[in-house]
Order: sequence, then C-alpha cells, then structure tokens
Amino acid sequence: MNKPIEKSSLPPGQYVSGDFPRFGLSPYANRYRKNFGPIRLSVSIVTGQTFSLTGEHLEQLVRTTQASDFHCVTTWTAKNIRWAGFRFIDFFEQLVKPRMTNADSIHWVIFKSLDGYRSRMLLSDLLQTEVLLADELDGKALCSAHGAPLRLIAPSHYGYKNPKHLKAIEFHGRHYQFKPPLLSFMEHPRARVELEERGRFFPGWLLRLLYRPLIRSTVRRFELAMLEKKN
Ligand SMILES: Nc1nc2c(c(=O)[nH]1)N[C@H]1C(S)=C(S)[C@@H](COP(=O)(O)O)O[C@H]1N2
Ligand SMILES: [Mo]
Repeated sequence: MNKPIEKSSLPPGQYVSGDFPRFGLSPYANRYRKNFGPIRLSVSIVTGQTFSLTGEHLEQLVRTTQASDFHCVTTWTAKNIRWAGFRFIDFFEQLVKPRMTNADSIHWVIFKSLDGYRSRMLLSDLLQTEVLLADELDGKALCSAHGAPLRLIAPSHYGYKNPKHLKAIEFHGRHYQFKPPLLSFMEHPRARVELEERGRFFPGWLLRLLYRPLIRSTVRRFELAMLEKKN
C-alpha cells in the first residue's frame, strides 16, 4: 500500500482515473469515425511554403516509445500510457526546418484535426523531447478512439493540447489568427500541468471545481457516440 507516494507524484488538482477514456469537448463526441484514413499531414509555414507529408516521410525519423501520464484539464489523469511514434523535435528539425527560410521567426504552432478540433502551442514547448507525434498506443496501431492516424502527445500540457486525428500543422510568427474550439476562458495559451494553467481569467483551483462534475457525463457521451457510429 503505497498510496501517498502515488498521490504526491500527481500534478496539482489531478486524481488517478482507473482507465483511459475517449474524451474531449462535447461538440466533438459525434465527430468520431471508425476510420480516419492514413496519415496525411499538411504542413504550412507563415513565410509561404505548404507541403504535405505521409507516414512514409515520418518513417525516415527515428521511432521512439515512451510511457507518460496523461492529464485532462477536467482533473482525471491516466498513468503510464505507452505511446510510440516520432519526437516532435526530430519532425521539426529534419522535415520542417530545412524547408524554412527563417526558422527563428517561428513562435507559435497551430494544429488542425480531421474532426474539426484546433489547438495551438508555443514552438519552444513542442521542442521538449517528451513531445511526440504518436501513431501507436500499447504496442498497436493507434485506435480511432485515441486519435488515429496520428496525434500529438505533450505530457506536460493538459489533454486539450494533445490534438487527435491530425490533419494540418501551421507554423506562425508572433502574430496569427486562432479561433479556439472552446470558450476563450477554457483555452490557456500554454496550459502547463505543473503550473495548473487550466484556463484563462480564473485560477486553476476554481476551474477544477467547475470541471470535475462534468467528467462522468462526458465520458458517457463519448462512449455512446463511438458505439453508435457505423463507419
Ligand atoms: N481531434 C481532437 N483532439 C482532441 C480532442 C477532441 O475532441 N478532438 N479533445 C482533447 C481533450 S480535451 C482531451 S482530454 C484529449 C483526450 O484524449 P483521449 O480521447 O485519447 O483520452 O484529447 C484532446 N484532443
Ligand atoms: Mo480534456
């Protein structure tokens, strides 16, 4: 019985959930598909270039595996989730940067997903070695529930900065347009788990209390949507 140790290893306001549910914002629950198709990423750079990459391009990078905890902003944490894929830093350095004219001017990255989800992150946060473009979970091809064909894994950032079903990645300077898929108070620009940056305008401890009661019904909504989808 080593519960206290387990507890102290958790970031502020999180609890260990027994499982790893399919989850997200309600409007996206029904945008589930059994098959989101093969990897096809559209990469665009603010200075002009746009190109597309497939799984074959990614396979040029070193494959890596990683077990990390997954923290949803609503306070549930799934411990020790085993991902495999490619480091974002390798993707950036080897597949994107060579096509950039002025990499130093890039500060923000916007991700767009096949279900219409959007998220943004600082490039500097994405270059941590624990940030992955993952295409495997638990030693198997990533399932649709958890983000097939490719998703971002950023363990130090809340789940909403871990977009599933990636379709496009845009590299921007300091100024860019981003329309968050959620109410603006729910979208913290950084969303670092250790600092409890759950959202904007309200402190993390308050958002904990607001979000926690919504977990159970959200999990159900996401499960049902999956069971009902035929294709
Ligand atoms: N495309 C897409 N990515 C998404 C979401 C979503 O609804 N659609 N929800 C986000 C949120 S809020 C969380 S907590 C995690 C949940 O990931 P999981 O379904 O693998 O548990 O995905 C994130 N990425
Ligand atoms: Mo979340």
